[in-house]
Amino acid sequence: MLITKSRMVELINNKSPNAQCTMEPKAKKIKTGEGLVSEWPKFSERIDEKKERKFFLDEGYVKLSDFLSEKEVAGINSELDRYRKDVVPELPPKRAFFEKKDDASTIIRLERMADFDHFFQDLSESPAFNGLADLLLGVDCEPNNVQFFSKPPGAKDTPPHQDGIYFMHDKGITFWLALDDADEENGAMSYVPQTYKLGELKHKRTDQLGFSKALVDYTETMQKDAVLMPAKKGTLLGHHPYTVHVAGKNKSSTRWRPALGLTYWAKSCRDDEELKEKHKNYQKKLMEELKDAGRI
Ligand SMILES: O=C(O)CCC(=O)C(=O)O
Ligand SMILES: [Fe+2]
Repeated sequence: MLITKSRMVELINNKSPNAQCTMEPKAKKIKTGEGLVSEWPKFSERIDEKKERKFFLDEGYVKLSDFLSEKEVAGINSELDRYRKDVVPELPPKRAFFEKKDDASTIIRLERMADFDHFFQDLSESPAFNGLADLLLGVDCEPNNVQFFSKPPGAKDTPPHQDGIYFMHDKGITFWLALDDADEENGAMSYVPQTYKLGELKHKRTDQLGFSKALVDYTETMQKDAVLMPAKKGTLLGHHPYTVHVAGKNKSSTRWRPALGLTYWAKSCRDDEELKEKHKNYQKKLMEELKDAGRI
């Protein structure tokens, strides 16, 4: 789906972090191999809710193997191909990051995909995902962001961090959906169990595109405790904003490591004007720095 440049500017400039797409809902008609995402089976039919909530409360993360079927993942991957072909060329710089500047084949990150495309908005609202954050966090949540995280062959590691440093709060959750198999070779994620109980830890700036913050002190204990999360295609990982996580570099020369990030925030964040202002200022500063450094 193509949207005009002026519409894009409008979306970027005028919308809050929780902006919703307001285009005509054409893509709601798009069927994946498994039908409309708005009619996909609810998460409660896919997992043992009680067991996963308990695990999340203990450890600060979940690993839900076989969460989506092969066909469901294939449906998302084909929509992602369309997005890359039709939407990415029109995106403003801060919504697409490439490992090699201006080389679209080296995408490492797509941002706020639900703001530009109804399929990804529908996906974040699909009963397969929407509501799972509420279950794990115990508060009413809503979709916040849909992102594409990719590691092309040879791509750098993801520095140890907590998402809460980007969120600027802890009332949310990040889900990470493996769109292909991820393992030690191509840069799977690792979680450090129970670190969410430590609260917000100190971070420093990095010069890494897409990951501008890293833990100041990724302690030896954390490194020893970190658990690798090999994830077969269709596996859904989820982590608390204060769970320390890291991903290795992609050591393969042929395999990519594509994943979709879906974040959900407590509905209470919507009315938090101070939070919105802080996000606006941070984004502005970051973009200026990236532009000055010639990275975007
Ligand atoms: O995909 C990655 O390498 C890291 C993703 C991440 O930091 C996240 O999902 O919070
Ligand atoms: Fe993260």
